[in-house]
Amino acid sequence: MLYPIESKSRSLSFLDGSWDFVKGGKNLDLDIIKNEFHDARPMPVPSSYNDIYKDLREHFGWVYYRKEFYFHKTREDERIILRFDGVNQSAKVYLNGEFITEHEGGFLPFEIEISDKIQEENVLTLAVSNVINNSTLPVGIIKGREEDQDKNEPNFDFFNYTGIHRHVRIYTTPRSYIEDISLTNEIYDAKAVINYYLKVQGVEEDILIEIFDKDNKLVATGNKAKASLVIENPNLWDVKNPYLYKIRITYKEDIYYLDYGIRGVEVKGNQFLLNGKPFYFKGFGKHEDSIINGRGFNEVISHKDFALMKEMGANSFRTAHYPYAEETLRLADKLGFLVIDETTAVGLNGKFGGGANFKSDNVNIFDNEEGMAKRVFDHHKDVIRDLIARDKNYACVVMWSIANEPDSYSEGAYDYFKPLFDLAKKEDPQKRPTCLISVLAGDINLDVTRKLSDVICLNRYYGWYNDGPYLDKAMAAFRKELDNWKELGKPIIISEYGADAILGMRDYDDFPAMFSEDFQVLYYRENNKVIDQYPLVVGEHPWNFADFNTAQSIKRVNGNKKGLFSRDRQPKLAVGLFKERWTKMDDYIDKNKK
Ligand code: GCB
Repeated sequence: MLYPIESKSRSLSFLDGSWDFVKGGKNLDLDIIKNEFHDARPMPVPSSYNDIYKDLREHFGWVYYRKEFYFHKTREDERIILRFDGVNQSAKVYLNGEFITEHEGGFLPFEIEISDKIQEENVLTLAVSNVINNSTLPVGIIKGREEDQDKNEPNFDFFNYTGIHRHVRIYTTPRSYIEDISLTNEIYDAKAVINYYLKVQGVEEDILIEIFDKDNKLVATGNKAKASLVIENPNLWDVKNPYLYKIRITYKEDIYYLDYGIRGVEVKGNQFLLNGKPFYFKGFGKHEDSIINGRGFNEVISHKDFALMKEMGANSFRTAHYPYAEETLRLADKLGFLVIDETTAVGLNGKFGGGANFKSDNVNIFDNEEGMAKRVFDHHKDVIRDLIARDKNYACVVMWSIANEPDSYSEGAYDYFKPLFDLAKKEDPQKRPTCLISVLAGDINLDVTRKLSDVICLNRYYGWYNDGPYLDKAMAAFRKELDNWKELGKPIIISEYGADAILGMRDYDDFPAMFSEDFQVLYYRENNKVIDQYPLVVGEHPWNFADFNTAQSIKRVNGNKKGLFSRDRQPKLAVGLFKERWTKMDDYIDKNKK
């Protein structure tokens, strides 16, 4: 799915800003949509609604958004598309009172052609629900409360923020238009080959593909829908030199631009190779989370986070636990960060409380009771397809994460996940590596990640959840586990490790108390020593970049405090530790040679 842009043939307008908002109830009330929004309050878009008005924080069920807007048609024969980048969790959309589309899942875009429905004066209305259950991703549980009110328990450790979280736009294209492009590349000594496959709506003629370098010099052209173009002496995309070529596609009247980084990604033995060299992942598990905006796309915070990561010497991050706004990937492409791109599959647990769902029930997905497994499985497939369709051309995306901490140990896990891994490989033109993010929850020999993942990604909390605060004992257990992974011969990324620390809480450093900044530092120092001893560990992603909001529980002190930065991006002591470590550490390390 192409990112919406403006060009000579395409116009683009935003419907962001202040919308009218009405709080609804458990059941969908279509009368609200049809009638005037009498009790409407203003609500910013994009944002989560939860932290704007106090009574909305724990709201369960439906809410309604409305926006009046004008549209100036410039041409009679153009396609007009309404696009939502992300509405959490599910949405029904009405234009001028007529139902036009609906969408399940809050983290991927959806769009609909409205050419014959749009007028000069329009009313756009959305019914948005935040209900998550056994068949949604992420997974949630509905619990009855006193007063017969239902309540959602997330089966995951982040607040179930809701709303129109990302941009709402209208864009146009000519009738015969560029629908999609898929790009792959091959790298040889002094040249690269870019293979493209263009999808157009209309007859495949009048096609021109032009590739420009950074100096705007034309370096290759093609005029078929599918071809391979040679680039002599290519500039490869890399974290230190995120070189992007500009591609201009012309199809009849339609013009579309995109940037493309030429780079090679490969898993070989126990190494992860970027452009043929063993790469070491330094970075974070993140969240889309900020004060007041909640999970609403926050351009400022997004830029700030990249700046902070760069300063620390980080070179990568994981989009835990859902696909991030596309603008974030575009920045990662531009600034040179490797991204592990994750689906919304968090909370797929059978027998244990992975995903830190301390209060929720076990959700057994692998039995076929009431078709639940099939419903989740089908939705999971849709998410994988949509994610790859959106992100397949970004150089920064180097691996797909199929799920975070699912029950990958139980019987049935292999049969559930194998087709999903196969699907990702089939859908991705670049055939990137795939993984699932695995939690310590049983005999690691039973974990299906062994067979399925190209890179073993481990979320491990030795010294916190496991044996905390006794770091000697914990590190012995960590070593023992890594010894057990050695024989598999695959690379490992420690995709999460961390300890909560309350900003400003200090202690003496000989045996600091848990939750102090000093303990967090000691925890990382000891874990990093172990990580450094194992050549097969090719990356470290402390959990989390910043503190973030969660559901309330006795294990959470106003949210999860494992951030290296506070929620408002103030540094904790551990920032210094990682800055010192990462700025000295190369992006490419052959640990086998140490
Ligand atoms: C995990 C989860 C993450 C939690 C984290 C924690 O394993 O993947 O969502 O936030 O642990 O802090 O407990």
